[in-house]
Amino acid sequence: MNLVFVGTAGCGKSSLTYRFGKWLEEELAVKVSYINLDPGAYNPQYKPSYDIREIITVEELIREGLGPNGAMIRAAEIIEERINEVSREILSLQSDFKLIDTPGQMELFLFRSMGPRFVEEIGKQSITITIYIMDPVLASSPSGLAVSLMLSLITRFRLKVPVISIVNKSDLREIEYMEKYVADLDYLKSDLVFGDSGIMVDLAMRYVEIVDEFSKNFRIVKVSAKTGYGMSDLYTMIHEAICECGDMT
Ligand SMILES: Nc1nc2c(ncn2[C@@H]2O[C@H](COP(=O)(O)OP(=O)(O)OP(=O)(O)O)[C@@H](O)[C@H]2O)c(=O)[nH]1
Ligand SMILES: [Mg+2]
Repeated sequence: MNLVFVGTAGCGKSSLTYRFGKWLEEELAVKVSYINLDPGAYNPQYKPSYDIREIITVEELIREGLGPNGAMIRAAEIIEERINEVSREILSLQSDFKLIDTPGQMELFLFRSMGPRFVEEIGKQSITITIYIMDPVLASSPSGLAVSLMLSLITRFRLKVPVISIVNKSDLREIEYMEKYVADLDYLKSDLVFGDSGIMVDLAMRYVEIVDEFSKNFRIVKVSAKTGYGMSDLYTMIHEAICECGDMT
């Protein structure tokens, strides 16, 4: 099974890849491969079984004269050109779970062809699920939460595999604000349009209706890569997602 960790910069993709992998190894005694797909990664906690930095690093492109953003984009292009080879190598790793850590700038993975093509390739061979990680530091305001939920929908549209939405950093206080809005969408609605008028209010109302419809099928699970909280809930969610795909293996 392939688990692809996606989320905004700094939400905890690498930390969770490591923490959940350790949990799987220790609790379920399964074999885990840790895959680093971030060419800009600096010293992840896990020891990668496959590391995209063997193909290209952002650092070397900067040394060649590109700026940090230009280097990230060039790195994504180089990976895109070799995506079939990258997918093949990853699929050849012998393990029960492949945990895939993606680039910090999620737009590089999602909005360019790198992410969709990679997920399509690996999805042909084995069950692939995306774990979309929300960051309570960003999602504790009404508009921040609205954007985070929308990004999870966009992730589903772009990658076309089941998406599990989770909130990392649940050890932080910001989680309380986020939970309040998720539990009471009317409260979210009123705060979202506070100070706005006209078309913005209409759009916000329609947006909350979409989120409401969308979130009926989703239970947002809280985890913490820092403390290890919620790892078994995450595993249960993954299991449920597999059953919904119709595959119980
Ligand atoms: N409090 C808290 N901090 C966390 C948690 N998970 C990650 N962090 C911190 O958040 C920061 C970013 O963590 P990373 O795991 O590097 O996040 P990332 O999404 O891989 O980051 P990029 O790849 O750079 O986008 C680090 O300082 C982590 O220590 C958590 O559960 N709780
Ligand atoms: Mg990372």
